[in-house]
Amino acid sequence: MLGDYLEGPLGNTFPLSRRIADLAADLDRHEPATPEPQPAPGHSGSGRRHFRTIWISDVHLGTRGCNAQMLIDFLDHTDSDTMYLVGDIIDGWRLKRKFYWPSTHNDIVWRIMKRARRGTRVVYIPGNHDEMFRQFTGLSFGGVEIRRAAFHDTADGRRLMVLHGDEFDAIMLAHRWLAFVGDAAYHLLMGLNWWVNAARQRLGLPYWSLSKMAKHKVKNAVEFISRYEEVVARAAAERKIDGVVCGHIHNADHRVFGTAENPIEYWNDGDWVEGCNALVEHEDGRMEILHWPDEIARRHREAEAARARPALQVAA
Ligand SMILES: [Mn+2]
Repeated sequence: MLGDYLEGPLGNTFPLSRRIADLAADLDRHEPATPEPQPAPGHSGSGRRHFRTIWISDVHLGTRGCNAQMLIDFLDHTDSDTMYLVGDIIDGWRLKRKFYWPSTHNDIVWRIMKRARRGTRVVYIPGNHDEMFRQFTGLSFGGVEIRRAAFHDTADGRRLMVLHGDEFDAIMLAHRWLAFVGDAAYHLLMGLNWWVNAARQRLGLPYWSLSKMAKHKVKNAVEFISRYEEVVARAAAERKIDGVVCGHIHNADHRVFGTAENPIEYWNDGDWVEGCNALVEHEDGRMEILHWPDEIARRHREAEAARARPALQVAA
């Protein structure tokens, strides 16, 4: 059934609809190419870090830029009651031009569907690059709810609007020429970023974001981002809510607008092309932007320390 639904919007130009439909039809029959890690012996539970809520966006599956390994690692080490996929998860624009779908990208779809199956409430809010899914708003596929936008109530009682964020592009019209020039340059840079990091990986060096550095050096881009954040926050204020969670501009950030009595929060959950960020809500409502390469480095340090500890005790 899912296949029939997807056949239309995704078209016959690429066979993605079948693959996703196959996965959804029988999740258990498909083993991911990258197996899920088993919890260490002697440990109870899944060994995953649990959050109340997780937001991720701008994964751009179907492109080389997608940092699939990093995201698989994230999905294998975290868990949550609710997970929001805040758009541009699959890059339909690029896929229509050139079909690119390695097994790691399939593994991500598998893991997300498996999460829904295991009891996480998964809400998918399509973005502009996966706008073909917007027509399924209100429907649910394999336990994944598709929404145009959502309202999220935090544990400490704040109400946040969750949306991809391309809705504000029209308001940003004055800056459109910049967005256009930016897109071409950005794509070029992303290609370069991939090669640089492939080389760095071979040399055993950690992940490094080329375009992130470049973006912060370009004054216009910085102005664009700051103006975007203001526009989004103003929209939240007009709706009398406490803030917005969005993605779209690939820039993880937290800013507070409004007044001291009436703060409006802007949260951007970043992307999995260069930044590799997720936004999480802890059990008490506290929110935090995670930079996953840092979390991996920390995990390795802790494992290192745990290995060293017994030896120290013997010495004492
Ligand atoms: Mn977008």
